Amino acid sequence: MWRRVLHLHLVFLILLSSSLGVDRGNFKACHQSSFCKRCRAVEPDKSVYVLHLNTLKIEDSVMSAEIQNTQNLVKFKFELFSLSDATFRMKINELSPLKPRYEVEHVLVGEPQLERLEVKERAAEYIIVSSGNIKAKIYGTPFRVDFYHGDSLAVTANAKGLMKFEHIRIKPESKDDGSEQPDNQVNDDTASDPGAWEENFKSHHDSKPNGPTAVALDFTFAGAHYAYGIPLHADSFALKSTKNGDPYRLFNLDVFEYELNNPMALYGSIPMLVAHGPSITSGVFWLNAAETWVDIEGTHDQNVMSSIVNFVSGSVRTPEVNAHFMSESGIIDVFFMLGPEPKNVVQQYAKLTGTTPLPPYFAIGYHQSRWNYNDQDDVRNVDAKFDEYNLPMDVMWLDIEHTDNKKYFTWDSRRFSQPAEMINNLTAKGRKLVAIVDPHVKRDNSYFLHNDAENNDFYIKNKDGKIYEGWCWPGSSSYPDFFNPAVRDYYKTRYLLENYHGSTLDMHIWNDMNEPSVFNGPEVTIPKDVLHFGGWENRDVHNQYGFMYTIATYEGLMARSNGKFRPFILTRAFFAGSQRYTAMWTGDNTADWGHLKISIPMCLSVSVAGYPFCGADVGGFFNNPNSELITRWYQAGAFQPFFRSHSHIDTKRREPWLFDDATLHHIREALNKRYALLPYIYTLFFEHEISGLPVMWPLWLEFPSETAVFAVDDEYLLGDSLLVHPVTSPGATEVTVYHPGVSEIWYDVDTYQKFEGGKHTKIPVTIDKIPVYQRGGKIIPKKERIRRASTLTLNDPFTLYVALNQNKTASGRLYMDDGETFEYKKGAYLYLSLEFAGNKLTSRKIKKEGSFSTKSWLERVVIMGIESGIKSAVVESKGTGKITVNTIYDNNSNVLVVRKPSINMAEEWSILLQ
Ligand code: NBV
Repeated sequence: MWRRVLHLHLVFLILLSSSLGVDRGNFKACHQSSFCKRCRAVEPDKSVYVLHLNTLKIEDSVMSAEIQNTQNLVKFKFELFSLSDATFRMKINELSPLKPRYEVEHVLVGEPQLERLEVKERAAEYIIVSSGNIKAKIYGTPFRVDFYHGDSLAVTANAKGLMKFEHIRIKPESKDDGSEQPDNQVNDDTASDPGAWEENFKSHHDSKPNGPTAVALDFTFAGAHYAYGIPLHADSFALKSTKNGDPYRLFNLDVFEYELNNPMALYGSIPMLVAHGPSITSGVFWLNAAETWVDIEGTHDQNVMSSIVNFVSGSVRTPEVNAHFMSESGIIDVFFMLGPEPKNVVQQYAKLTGTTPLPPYFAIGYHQSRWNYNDQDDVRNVDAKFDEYNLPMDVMWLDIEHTDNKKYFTWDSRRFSQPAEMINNLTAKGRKLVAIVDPHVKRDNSYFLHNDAENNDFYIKNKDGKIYEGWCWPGSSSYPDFFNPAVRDYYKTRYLLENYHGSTLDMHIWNDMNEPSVFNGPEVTIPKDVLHFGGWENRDVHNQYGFMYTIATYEGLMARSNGKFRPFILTRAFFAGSQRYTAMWTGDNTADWGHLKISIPMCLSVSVAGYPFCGADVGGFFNNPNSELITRWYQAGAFQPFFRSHSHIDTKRREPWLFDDATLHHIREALNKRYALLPYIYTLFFEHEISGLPVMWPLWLEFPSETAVFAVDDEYLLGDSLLVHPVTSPGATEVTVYHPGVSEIWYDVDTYQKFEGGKHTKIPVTIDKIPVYQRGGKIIPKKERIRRASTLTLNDPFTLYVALNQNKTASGRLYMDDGETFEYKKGAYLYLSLEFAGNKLTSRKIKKEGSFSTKSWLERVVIMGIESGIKSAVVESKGTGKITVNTIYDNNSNVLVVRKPSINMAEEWSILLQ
C-alpha cells in the first residue's frame, strides 16, 4: 500500500516538477477563452444598449426600466436599488430568459437595507435620482449611469460602452429542419465564434449546453489614480494596466509554482475593486461567481501617469481608471460603494458581505506547520523543542499524511495511533492542533464518507447525470456538492466529537484544495459543464465552491461545541463572504525573496476586499530558504495577520533550531515581538468585526490625499498606529522608509528615534532589524512576558506604549476577553479607551456594562516624545486610591517610564505626571 502511495506521489511530482515555475500552458490566457475574447473585442463608444426612459418606474427605493440591445432587439430588465451607506445596487437580467440565469446566493449578509429614491431631474435624455448624499444620472441612449457622491462624479457604468449581455438562445442547428435561424437566434459575434457552443482546451472538451452567456460592463472612476483589490493575484497592490497583456483573471485554481507579477488566476477570487484618488474613493463589487476577467486601464499606464502630471500642472484631463469586468455567465449584479473616503468604501463593502468574527486568541499567535509532521512522536518532539529553545508557539499543524490514505476525518493508525492523547499533550501547554480536511473524497467502498455520499446522492455530477470522478491525492475521487444544503448538514455532523474520532475541541481545521483542485481536470479543476445542486453548472458557480465548503466546516465546528467556542479554519479557496468563516493564506509560494516581497501586496489586496485574516507561508512552501531569507520572513510574518510557517514535503526540515544560533536568535526575537503585540492585534481584530476596517491597512486608508503613498507596496500600517516596512531583499544594509503624514511624528519601536512624516528616510538595517514605527498620537498595549503559548498570557500584565504627537497627546484602545468563547457577544469583554493629554493618562471603559473581569494589571507605561522635568506619577483608581509611583527619564531618547502603577486593567484609572 505504501509503495502505491509513494508511487502516486512520485508520478505527480515528476509530472509537475519537470519545469521550474508555473506551466502557463496548463492555464488559459484570454485569447484561449471564447467569452473573454468576445467581451474584449467589443469596441468602445459603440454601445448597442439603450435604456428606454419611457419604461421607467420608481417604487420607493427601486427604479426599474427596460434596456434593449438595438442590434438583436433582446430586452433586459434594469433595476437600480438605493441602499443605506452611500451604496447603489444595479441589476441587469434578461427580461424573459429561456432559462433562469444564476444569481449568487450566500454572499450577502442579508437583504441590503434600502433607502428611498427621489427623482431630482428628468430630461429627454436622462433622469437623475438621489438618496441622501448620493445620486445616479441614468442616460437612455446609449445606456450609461453616472454615480455621484455629493456633486463629485465617482463612477460611471458603461462609460466606454463595453456592456455585453449574451442572452440564452437556442442552439442554431437544433431547429428541427435546420433551415433557418431559431426564433431567438441572432447573427452576432457568437455566430462566427467556433468557441461559442463548445470549447476545447488541451485535451479537455467543454460542452457548453447553454451556449454563449457572457455578461460584461465597464466602469470609469473619475479622479482615481489607481485601482486595488480583485484578489487573488501575485501582483503589485496598485493594479497595473492590462492593455498589453492579459486581463486580471478571477477563477479559483490550484496553480503549481505560481509566478510573480502577473494577472493569472490563483486559489481565491473576490470581485471587489476599490479605486482611489486624492479627493474621492469608490468601489465596485461585481457579484458574479463565474469565471471573470478584469481589464484595467489607466493605472501604472504611462499616458495616464503623464496626464496626472499635466493635471497637477493645470492642463489636460482629470486622471481616471477604467475597469472592464467580463464574466462567463450569471447576471449583471453590481454594487457601487461611493465612499467618499477610503474607509467608507471598505466599510460599505463590509456592510454588504460581513466581517470576520473575532478569532480565538491562539489563532493570532504563531503556527508551526509542515507537510508533514510524520507521526505523533514527531509532533511531541517539535512541540517540546519549542519549549527547550524558548520559542513561543500556539498551534501545530497536520497535513494530509496524517490520514489513513487521504481519507479525511480518519487517522493513519500506525503513525497517529493516539491522536487525542497527542492533542491533549499540546493542550496541556496551552497549544492547539490544526488538521487538514480536503474536499475530494476517495472513491473507496470501505470509506464511510464515500459510501454516505454515494448513498445520499451527495456528489457533483457530469452533465450526463453520472457522478463526476477526478484524480486527486487519494487517487480516484469524487467531490461533494456543497451547494446542496443536505451535504453541508451532513458535513456539519462529521465534525461532532463523537463522529470525528480522535479529534477534540482543541483541534481546528484547515480546508485545502477546495478550488477544487483536480489533477486531471481542465486547468486542474472540475469541468465547467459538471452540475451542482439546483442544476447549475460549475460554469455559473465555480468561484463559490470552496466558500460553500468552508461554510459546512464552520457550521461543523460551531455545532461540536454547541456554539460555545470560536472556530478557527484556514482555507485556500475563497470568494466574497469567505471572511465571515475563515482565515486565508496565499497558497504555495516559494522560498525566494520575490515571494517574500509579494506577500505584502497580496495581503493588502485581500484586506481592501474585506478579508483581513491573511498570511503567507513563512519561509516559502517550495524550496529551502537560507538563514537570511528565513530570518527576514519571520520578521515580516510576525507583523502580518496570519503567521504560519509551512513547507513542502520535499523540503529540508526547517524548525528554527535547525538553523545557526544567530538565526535561531533572530527568529526568537521576531516571535517575541509578535507575542508582545498580540493585545494590539487582537484589539484590531475586534475592531474589524465591529467596524469592517482591516487589520493590515494600505497607507492611503489613513493618508488618502498623500499621492506619494498610492503605489506603495513595501510597507503598510498595522491598524492606525504602527507602520511596518519589512526587509525583503537579500544582503540589505538599508531600506528607504516613507513615514506618511506631513504633520506626523513616527517613533522607531526599538530605539524610540523620532522621524518626521511626509519624508523618505534611509534606515540602516542589520539582520536583527525590523523597521517598525509607532505613530505619534497613538497608544499601543503590549504584554511582554513571553510564555510558551498566547493562551497562557491571559492574566499577564500590560505595558502601555504612549507615543506623543506634536500636541503632546495620544490615544489608543484595548480590547480583552476570555480569548476563546462567544461570551463576548453577550458583553463579556473589556474595551478601554486610553487617552493622554495635559500630562495625564486615563483609561475609561468604552462599554460600561458587561461582565468581564481580569487579573491583568498595568506594569509599566513608556511615554515617547515627552520633555524632561517629570518627578513622579500619581496613580488614581478605586482599587489603589491615590498613590505616587516612580518614573525614570532617559534624556537621550526623551522617554519616560512609569514603573509599576499596579492598577487592575478592569478599573478606570488615571496617571498624572508631575
Ligand atoms: O496538502 C499538501 C499541500 C499543502 O501542504 C499546501 O499547503 C497546499 O497549498 N497541498 C497544497 C497539496 C499540494 C501541494 C503541491
